[in-house]
Amino acid sequence: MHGSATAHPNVALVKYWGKRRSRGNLPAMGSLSLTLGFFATRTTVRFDEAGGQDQLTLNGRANSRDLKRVQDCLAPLRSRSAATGAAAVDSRNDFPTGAGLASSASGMAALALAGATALGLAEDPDLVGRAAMAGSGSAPRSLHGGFVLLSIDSQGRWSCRSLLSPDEWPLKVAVAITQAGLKQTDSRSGMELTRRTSPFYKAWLASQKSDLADARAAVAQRDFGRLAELSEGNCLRMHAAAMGASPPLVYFNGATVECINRVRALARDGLPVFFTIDAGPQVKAVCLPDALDDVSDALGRVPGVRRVLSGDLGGAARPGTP
Ligand code: 2P0
Repeated sequence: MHGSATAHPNVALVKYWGKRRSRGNLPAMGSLSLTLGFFATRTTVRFDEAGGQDQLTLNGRANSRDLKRVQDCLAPLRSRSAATGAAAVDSRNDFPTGAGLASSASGMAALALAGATALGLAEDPDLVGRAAMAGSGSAPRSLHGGFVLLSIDSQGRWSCRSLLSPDEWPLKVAVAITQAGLKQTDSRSGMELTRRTSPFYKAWLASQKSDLADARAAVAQRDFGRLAELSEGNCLRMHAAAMGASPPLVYFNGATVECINRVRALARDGLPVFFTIDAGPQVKAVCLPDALDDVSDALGRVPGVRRVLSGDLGGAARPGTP
């Protein structure tokens, strides 16, 4: 039994940073993201009923470090299927892995869909979503395309759906790579440290509800200026909460800060662009289509920026690995 799937990473404009206590992998807050069509994870899962051990190959290399996360993701699928045997997972990213570019989101979304396809369960989107969530709190967003909302109520019931397709508001994204290689503190440990030790965590959590409601309204109205203001504020509040942790978490390097300044200068000059930054030093600039060349050129000239990758918003995860 085997199945394969392709999923894109996503970048959150209203971010998830902190889990619900004692609720498995459930985020403590909703989030809103853009699916990035110019990066992809392609994953194949084979279940061998003869037995043996689960195995993960990531970007062509055997990987035991992320095997537990893979098993967590497959668990909801396995509990629905009679005998699955050992899983052999082969996953490839066409973009830097573990560097704050949401490879865990696209990775767990592709794995959930590939595993469900292998087991004949792909027609159950709720189950695929639960498998993605068990792997990574940002992964259900990568099952959907365009502008994606993940909402969670006070009881911990969650749902995830696309608000607008890429065609309905075709924003562009430029990613400034300021550092290659793995980030220092992975998101899971970083958000847990923030929740446990940062005096700013409660304030961060308290601001999420209105940010999410306001960002939804801005997306519905295609109000770029409002979405820019909300996204930059939400991003910097997440990092402020992380910087308040003990020991402090600083995901920025010098070039990250210079990119922030450059994007703000471009916006002051009238270019429709804003920045957002996840748990790593890379900077994502979101802009209207006509601004993309100027934004990419300007970021490419910031000292310390190694390269700029850019493109369109992407669609939903899909079976197959074209
Ligand atoms: C986000 N991040 O909303 C935020 C912003 C990073 C910064 O979701 O522990 O890899 O697997 O649920 O999903 C990264 O966290 O963490 C993330 P787990 P995940 O995109």
